[in-house]
Amino acid sequence: MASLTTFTDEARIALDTLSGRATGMFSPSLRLGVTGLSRAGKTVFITALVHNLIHGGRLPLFEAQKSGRISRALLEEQPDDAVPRFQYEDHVAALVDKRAWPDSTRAISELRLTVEFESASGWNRMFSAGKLSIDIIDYPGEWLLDLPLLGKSYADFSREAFELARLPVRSDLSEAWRALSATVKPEAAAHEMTARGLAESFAAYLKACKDDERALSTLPPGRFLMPGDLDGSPALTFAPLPDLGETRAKPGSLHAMMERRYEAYKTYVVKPFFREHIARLDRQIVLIDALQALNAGPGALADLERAVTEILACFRPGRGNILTDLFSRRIDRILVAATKADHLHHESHDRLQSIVRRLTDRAVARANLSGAEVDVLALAAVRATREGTVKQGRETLQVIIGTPIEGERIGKERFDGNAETAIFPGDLPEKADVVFQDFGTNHRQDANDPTIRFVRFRPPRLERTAEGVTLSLPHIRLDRALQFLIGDHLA
Ligand SMILES: Nc1nc2c(ncn2[C@@H]2O[C@H](COP(=O)(O)OP(=O)(O)OP(=O)(O)O)[C@@H](O)[C@H]2O)c(=O)[nH]1
Ligand SMILES: [Mg+2]
Repeated sequence: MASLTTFTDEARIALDTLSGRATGMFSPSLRLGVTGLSRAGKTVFITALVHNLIHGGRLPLFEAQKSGRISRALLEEQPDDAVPRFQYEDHVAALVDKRAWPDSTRAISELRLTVEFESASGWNRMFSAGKLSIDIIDYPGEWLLDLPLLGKSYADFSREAFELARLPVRSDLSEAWRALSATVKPEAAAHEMTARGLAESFAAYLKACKDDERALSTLPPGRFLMPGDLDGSPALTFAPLPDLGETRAKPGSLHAMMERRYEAYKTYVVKPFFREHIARLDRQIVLIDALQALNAGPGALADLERAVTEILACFRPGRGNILTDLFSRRIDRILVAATKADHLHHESHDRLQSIVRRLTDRAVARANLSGAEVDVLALAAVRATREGTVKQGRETLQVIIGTPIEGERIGKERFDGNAETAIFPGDLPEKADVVFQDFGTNHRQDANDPTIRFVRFRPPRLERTAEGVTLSLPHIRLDRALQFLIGDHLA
């Protein structure tokens, strides 16, 4: 029965994809996935990207814009009626009018941006409509971390969950759950309250990891943190069990119950998400908050690398991904971008990029990713700071200047949300290797001596022209991101 469902679904997707291709001949479209773990900067990135295209922002490295071939960019109705719309107008209002960062968004959303352009080649000009619709899909990276579960049995999942929980960075946070797990016998008769107790304790541990100042990346199952309407359903009431080895679950046992629920989670949560959203993407950007991980130390960085590896593995064609090989319009370009580079002086931007490159190269190798072109960038979707110098004795320090958010502190000073300040953010090391060195122990960066001094700034005040028109949002390297992600479709 299960395989029949899958077959019908696959056939339907194949049809959708084919008809999508056919209509695509008249109005070409490109599906761009934007993901990253929570707070990575997805909403700000999409808002800034759209705002800059609609308002003809300064994008010198985005060729179509620079050469004046884009005649117009506008928002149109999105193709999927069942997916919430990305609330672009609200986010712009927050950024531009209130100079506040947009609210956190906890689910999937979509926006269609249509670009009218003139092709660069005379030949193409004759045949192409000169119109490209970009469907931007914003979705939580946490949900992607679930996709590797499709290739894992319940026993694999359990073993890995305990391995990760015992790592020095997590062992204290997972202690209560591991202790509780040690008191149950997998082969004992299934009992709802035991299952619930374990699931709640496991979820509490996952939540603690997320809230922890060590900036740990999330572990699956993603819906344990963002359950939505599935809260309390059996598909979310399971947990890994210890020391299962190769033993088969005895019918009626706790082991069998947990295994069945784990499989239900895959069938009813993970697969539909993958099928309806991920399998249809053409391009993907993965945003990461590398600065936060850098400040938290090598443990957090290793953790981020693990998350990026798992995320990239989802885009690997074929093997392990039941659908991608057959029917998707396979993703051919992936950009891994470290956001919030405006917290650093520009001299450190390339260093940040090298660190991300190194992390990504290893992740690509481990994820065995092939077939997609992967690039790496350090960017700021919205640049909240400008640069300056400050003399301190004989030294001249390179500083960044911005308006810290109300309540932010540096030392004893507390900011009111209006005053500007200059801070010396510190430099990233010249050699990327240094930051990856693991000290083997539960190494924690000294809170008083972080790699980068980090203050949250308000979004910038936008310049207005003499006619009172607000100019577009300032950024760092957003144009490079655009060139890589969509430039070739506007050639
Ligand atoms: N200075 C600066 N801060 C940024 C930038 N992008 C994001 N931020 C900060 O990061 C926070 C999170 O950004 P969002 O775009 O909301 O992140 P998200 O990935 O959509 O987060 P969720 O919706 O909660 O998953 C913002 O509130 C800002 O404080 C940037 O380009 N520059
Ligand atoms: Mg968001």
